[in-house]
Amino acid sequence: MILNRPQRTNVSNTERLVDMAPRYKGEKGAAKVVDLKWRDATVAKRIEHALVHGITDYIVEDTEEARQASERPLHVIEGPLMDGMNVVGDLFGSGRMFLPQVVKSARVMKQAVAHLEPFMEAEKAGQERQAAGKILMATVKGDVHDIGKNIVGVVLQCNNYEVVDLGVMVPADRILDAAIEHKVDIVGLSGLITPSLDEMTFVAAEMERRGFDIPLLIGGATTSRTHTAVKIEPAYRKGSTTYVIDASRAVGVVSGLLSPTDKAKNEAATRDEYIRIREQYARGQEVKARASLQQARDNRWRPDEAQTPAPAPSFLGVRAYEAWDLQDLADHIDWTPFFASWELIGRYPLILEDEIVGEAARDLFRDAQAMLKRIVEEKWFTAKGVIGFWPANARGDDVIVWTDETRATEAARFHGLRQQIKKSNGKPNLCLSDFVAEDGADYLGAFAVTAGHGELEKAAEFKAAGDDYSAIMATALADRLAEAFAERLHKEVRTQLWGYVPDEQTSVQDLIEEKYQGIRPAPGYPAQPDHTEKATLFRLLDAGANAGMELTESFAMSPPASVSGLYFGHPGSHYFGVGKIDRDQVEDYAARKGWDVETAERWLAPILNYDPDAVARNDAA
Ligand code: B12
Repeated sequence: MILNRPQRTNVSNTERLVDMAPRYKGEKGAAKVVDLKWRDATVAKRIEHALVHGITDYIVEDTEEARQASERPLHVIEGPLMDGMNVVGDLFGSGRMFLPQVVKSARVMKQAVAHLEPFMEAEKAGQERQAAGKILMATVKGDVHDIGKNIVGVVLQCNNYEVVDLGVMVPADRILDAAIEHKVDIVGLSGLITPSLDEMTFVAAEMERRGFDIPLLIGGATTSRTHTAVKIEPAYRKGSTTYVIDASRAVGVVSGLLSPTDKAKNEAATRDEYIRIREQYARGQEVKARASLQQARDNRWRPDEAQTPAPAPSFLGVRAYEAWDLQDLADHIDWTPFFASWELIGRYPLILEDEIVGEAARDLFRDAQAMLKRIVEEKWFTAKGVIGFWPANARGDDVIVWTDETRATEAARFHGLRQQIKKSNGKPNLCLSDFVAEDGADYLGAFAVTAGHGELEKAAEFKAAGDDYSAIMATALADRLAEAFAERLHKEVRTQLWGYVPDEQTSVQDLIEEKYQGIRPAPGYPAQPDHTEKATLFRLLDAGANAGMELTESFAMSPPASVSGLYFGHPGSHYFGVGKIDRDQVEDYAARKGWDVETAERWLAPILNYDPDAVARNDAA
């Protein structure tokens, strides 16, 4: 299957990179030769063709023709439309159709069904359409992103499953009440950021407490098979729990869990697999010896003598941007992750000429360019942002942000986490505070940007019109613009606003490859996995008033297409992952944050090098 294929890419081939993209962006590239021979076929074949190729142009007239030839409108759905969708399902399942094409097929299907609905209602006696099963989908409380969930929902609908989508930030009781009300066969949970992992475990425990026994599905960027096996599945014993890595596996898993003949066998196989994963995980826990916090601190990173901190920024305090030019952001988009969000794997722009996914990638790219043009021209979104610079000094693993140059009064304190993995070859145990001087003149910057004002409204408009393809496209482009905003502003910071590299010459490709001085780690990313640090960041920047951005109880940012982080200007600063940490650091961190250890263990759960429940059990013994 395409997802497992190694990338056949060669980024060093700069010439090709530069030449290739514009060919697919321009008006000429957008013009496709239209072959209408398929219009001569029977109505059933025409409907199949429209579904497989995602063509909406004739679907209403073809559906109407089929309706007039059928005894009942429902028969058009159960006949030619479902037959066509089965072809789509088979082609997708066998790797001959790709996700964007399937989502486009769903759009055709929805338009056809929308045409038939009034006729079915008028029929009064209209018996319900028989779906293959009913799946509830929700992004859990505190989390805002739903592209992945929406994609899975569309793919399931394409395969005749009815989807009850509760949207984002849905608390456990609402999920479970809705599951009962709608008599669903499966509950599916989605989450993007690590605090959602705890919330999913809570939902699982609530399913157990309330006596559910239907299957639970777990998905989303932050989830994993191991976390599902170790934390979520044990909380829900009355029913089964299955991790689903992506949309292409969802249908197989769901049909396996709803099959009257194979359900028990499939559930038992997953249970056995998860037992093995838990055993493996427990064995892994025993061998991961870490440096003590003191040893790690003694082995901190120290700058070369020649490397001095970046000079004072051009201003201190915060600066807000009301509406950054969307065209400028569009020009700075990193397209590779855009294709990945549609499960087309490969590097842009080479992906456009890929033997296997090339055609799907080109079509998707054309549609994206067309929508991007409208986003810019019609100002669908507003890109708001805020940045700030302050005098700053490191204090151990923290960074103190001073109110002014007297460096006497603390405006805020950012807490850092230090790598505790045992290092060899003189490599340091890093913490972000290492990149800030303990004494003397040094500075820290921060930013919060969003391209998401307007995204939810736009997506809802498209959804209401039965156009999930455009709804997903709009949110995926908002995400790209948010990331481009962070990249673009960072360049402005380096060259002007902080101005430590005034004559930096970087191409868009250099920016994507991060070939520049300084870093902008985001709370939640591997150099600072603690999402709660965003509260300090938002307070300092007054991101609410200055950029219209808010934090949920899990520290997700709203609007969804948002990025925030710190700026470090030191020439030696670089990205790293904190990795797993031990209890000595958790205790120390808790004291610095003013938390009890349990609170620290909750927020740092994904990076603990020990099982806090096991430690608690030992303490009690
Ligand atoms: C693109 C991206 C973004 C985009 C948009 C994210 C999005 N589209 O949802 C932007 C730039 C906005 C962003 C921002 C942030 N991000 Co980000 N981002 C990513 C990235 C690179 C890809 C995610 C993505 O879009 N994938 C494509 C979509 C379609 O996939 P998906 O959502 O996973 O869904 C698929 C499957 O998971 C599954 N699925 C999903 N839900 C469900 C549900 C069910 C029931 C089933 C069966 C299946 C299923 O099927 C889907 C389709 O195949 C990941 C890294 C990675 N490689 O995963 C980090 C990542 C998700 N981000 C992360 C973080 C930390 C952030 C920020 C907090 C950073 C910050 N401080 O600014 C913010 C948070 C945004 C917010 N609003 O709060 C972390 C999250 C983990 C963590 N440590 O918490 C990740 C994993 C990076 C990392 N390694 O640390 N991010």
